[in-house]
Amino acid sequence: MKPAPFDYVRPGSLAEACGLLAADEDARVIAGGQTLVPMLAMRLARPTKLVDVLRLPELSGIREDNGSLVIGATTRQAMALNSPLIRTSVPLLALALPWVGHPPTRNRGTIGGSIANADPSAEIPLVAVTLGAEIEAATPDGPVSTPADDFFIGPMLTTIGIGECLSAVRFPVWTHKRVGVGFHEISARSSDFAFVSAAAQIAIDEDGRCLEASLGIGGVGDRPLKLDVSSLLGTRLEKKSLADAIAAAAVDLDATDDLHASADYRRRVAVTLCTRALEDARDRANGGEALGVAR
Ligand SMILES: Cc1cc2nc3c(=O)[nH]c(=O)nc-3n(C[C@@H](O)[C@H](O)[C@H](O)COP(=O)(O)OP(=O)(O)OC[C@H]3O[C@@H](n4cnc5c(N)ncnc54)[C@H](O)[C@@H]3O)c2cc1C
Repeated sequence: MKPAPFDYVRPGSLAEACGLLAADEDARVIAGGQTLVPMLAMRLARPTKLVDVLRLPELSGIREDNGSLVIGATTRQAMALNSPLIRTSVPLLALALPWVGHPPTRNRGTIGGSIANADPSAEIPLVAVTLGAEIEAATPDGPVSTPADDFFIGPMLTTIGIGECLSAVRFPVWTHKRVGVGFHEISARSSDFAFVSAAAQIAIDEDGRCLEASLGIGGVGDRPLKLDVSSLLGTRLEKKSLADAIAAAAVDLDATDDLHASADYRRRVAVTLCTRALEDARDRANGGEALGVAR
């Protein structure tokens, strides 16, 4: 199929982009086009105007800022995957990125486009929620910053409103000496969206006791979910502590039932993947593998 007719504009600044978006509620941002272009072709989206933000210099790049790593919205997923700064400062994102589509889609697809698209199975939103990232946006009233947990409100639904453009994502950088990460997902084929995914980051002290633990799951609910695993703090992350923490955190999981998988299957797989992700994170923090033991 061919898209319905639309205008195409390439603004020269972020302010101009927001002005164009504010002036027409049916205008849409286009970034990498990896999701939006197929939607246009299938006429699942019929915007009046595409506002192409890909070349705006304000939106690109990766930088350290005040204990955070800030990734510009239009930074390509492939560039992020090859970034030594991301590998050392946000190793969970580095571990998850190879699961996002495949090389051609990562060459075009952007970090911000994946977050704005808010697919409940997408890996980048899951990492953002798991780590408590802040999503930054330019709005007609000035810049706003929203915790990832509040930003995703449903399948393909975020707090981004008319006239607004996602500008960056700010990841907290863990400064502990021993940090480890784990990521697992199950999908029908390599590069497909996950039925279920799990992401974990753990920091331990010299005795192997847990100082900080974050666990998130994707594909199970209508948005990525962060699970409360605070009961792990102070433990040596033994098999039983992990099993108890995951069971307690997963008890109220409201899983989605659809053509691809039943809610019961998703709940059971989530527990298995959470266990694997936490075990990998623990083992890497203990020095089993380099990724995530950067300091
Ligand atoms: C074959 C294939 C396999 C894929 N597999 C996966 C996968 O396994 N996991 C995964 O996570 N993704 C997957 N994707 C999607 C991924 O490739 C996209 O990159 C991503 O979903 C959207 O990023 P984009 O930059 O291409 O955004 P676009 O397609 O340009 O835009 C997507 C949506 O986000 C909005 N948007 C984009 N940027 C902004 C912004 N700065 N501010 C406000 N709104 C914005 C657009 O208006 C649109 O609604 C796959 C895609 C394909 C084609």
